[in-house]
Amino acid sequence: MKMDIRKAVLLAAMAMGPVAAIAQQPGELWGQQGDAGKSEKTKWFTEAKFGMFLHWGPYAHFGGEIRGKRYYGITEWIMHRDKTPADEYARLSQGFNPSAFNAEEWVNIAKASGIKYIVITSKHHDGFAMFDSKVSDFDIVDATPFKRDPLKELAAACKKAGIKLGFYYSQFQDWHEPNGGGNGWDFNKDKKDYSSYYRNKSLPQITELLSNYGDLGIIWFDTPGNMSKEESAEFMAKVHRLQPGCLVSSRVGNGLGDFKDFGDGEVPTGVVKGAWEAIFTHNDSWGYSSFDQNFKSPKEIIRLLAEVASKGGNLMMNIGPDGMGRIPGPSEQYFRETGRWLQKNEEAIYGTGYSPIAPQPWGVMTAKPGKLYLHVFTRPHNGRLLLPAFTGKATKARLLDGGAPLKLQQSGTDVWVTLPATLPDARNTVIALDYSGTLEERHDIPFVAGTQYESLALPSERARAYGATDVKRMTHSYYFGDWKHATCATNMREPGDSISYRLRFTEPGDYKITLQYAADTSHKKREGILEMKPQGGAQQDFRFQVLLTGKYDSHKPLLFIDQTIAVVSVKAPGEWALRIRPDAAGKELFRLRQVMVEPLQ
Ligand code: FHN
Repeated sequence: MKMDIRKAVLLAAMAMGPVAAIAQQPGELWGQQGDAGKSEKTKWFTEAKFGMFLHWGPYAHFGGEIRGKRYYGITEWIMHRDKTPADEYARLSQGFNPSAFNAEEWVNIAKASGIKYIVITSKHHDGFAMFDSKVSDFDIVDATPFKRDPLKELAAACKKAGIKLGFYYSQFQDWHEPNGGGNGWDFNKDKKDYSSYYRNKSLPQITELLSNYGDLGIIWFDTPGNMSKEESAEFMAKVHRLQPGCLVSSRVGNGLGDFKDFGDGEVPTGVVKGAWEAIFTHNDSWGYSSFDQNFKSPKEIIRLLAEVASKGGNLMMNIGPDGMGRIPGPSEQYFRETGRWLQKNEEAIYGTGYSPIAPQPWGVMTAKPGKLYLHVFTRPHNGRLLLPAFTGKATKARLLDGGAPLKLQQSGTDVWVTLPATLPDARNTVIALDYSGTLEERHDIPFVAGTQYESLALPSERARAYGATDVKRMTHSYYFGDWKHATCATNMREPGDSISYRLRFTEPGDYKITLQYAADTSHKKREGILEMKPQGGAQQDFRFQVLLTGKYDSHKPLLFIDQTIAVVSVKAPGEWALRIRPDAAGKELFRLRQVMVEPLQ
């Protein structure tokens, strides 16, 4: 039974991409987007930046509890986890009567939150259609006392508000149907005829969705399972034939799609060119959970939105309305608060492109022609913000909120901006920097380290990797399906397998160097060397033994240890090289997530 669930989750994870994919390189181009996402068709999408995902179905009525059992983690999988017989699930779904649903209210919340597009589940893996389908009676109009078609109402409200609407559609998994993917507890998997399922349910329902709800922005396919390339192509062609302007998500499968979706809860490691989206739950579940209160705060949403935009993508964040059709209080409140921030800072998000300059210890950047937006999350202690590798000529700096001008100095490619004594918004204060000339792309530049910040993190995805070192995404969940990702440098087995960083110390001082990693018994007694070398100076080696944190299991929290390895004395500002390697050939050293550089006060 346990293995079965794991397999199912793996199937879902496969929709998101390989469980341990190689980190993106800066400037990677997604799929067939040879035009780097600038096509007319994807233009609205690449400019939109902020979308709202809605997972809503009978599972909202259960809220994480069915047949007297509670299920933590993603609640829209409750039928699968519980192995609820399809007819019993259908019977229990008759209790779903979201009489408090008000499409206009939802859209008002979205509008006030700065949302530009909404994607709602029209049919999730449970097979239940949230619209009036003539193809199957297992839908909200025919199978519940609600009788209304919420997608019709939502389509009308979105049209009125000028918000693009998309429909999520699970094209392969359908636990209600004998030939749909996923349900092996009611139906014999070996006897399934998937192509009959596509012909008789998926494709006809797609036709309904594209014919009866006006112009759609997106059909958001998910979990293609074992679909062939031809089948994925057929789904994509169907959408384009019925609505040529409608975009198709990359989870149509087999490398197809008009834009790329990264894994659930995943932000790519660097800039990605082309049309793409990062998708996140607001708490730890897509569907409504009556006991999950782990909502991301406005600060987390605002910073995530800025980070995703700085890499060139959209953030689509999910809300799970409850069984009555109400948006959970914290979701409404925190989304609206994000909207208030966006009202003042919209120029720095909508229609922006990725940052040409690598992230800095103070925050990230977004860009428009002639303008760079500095999203300041952390104020340097001395109030002097350094923007390095700036190849244009900076002409003006002002706070976006209120427009107050800021003092600006440029020396070569270093630009210094003097910040106010306190940042007007501690979550993210945006500075608009005007410039002339050209900004060259500078993603691989030294990390700025110094005494101006409490600590500097050097993530493994931004290291240079040598030898057989593999920088991999380690995917894991806490409960069930609530995927988290940690990118780690792995496969360092001999001294030539190393990672290195360039550091630019802006102030002299003593700095503590700490490694954050995971290791299990296969790394027992391994030893490594941290090399620290100032430019033109002598190298210092610091030896360490690897400590054990626990076994990697993608269905458990991945534990990391912070191990301090060295204190180095920096005598003068300047560049240093930092390298980590095994001391001798042997087993893998560890899974290194990041290195921390902390000034000793
Ligand atoms: O299995 C689904 C899951 O329930 C949810 O809909 C997410 C959203 O991206 N997609 C699948 C897993 O990746």
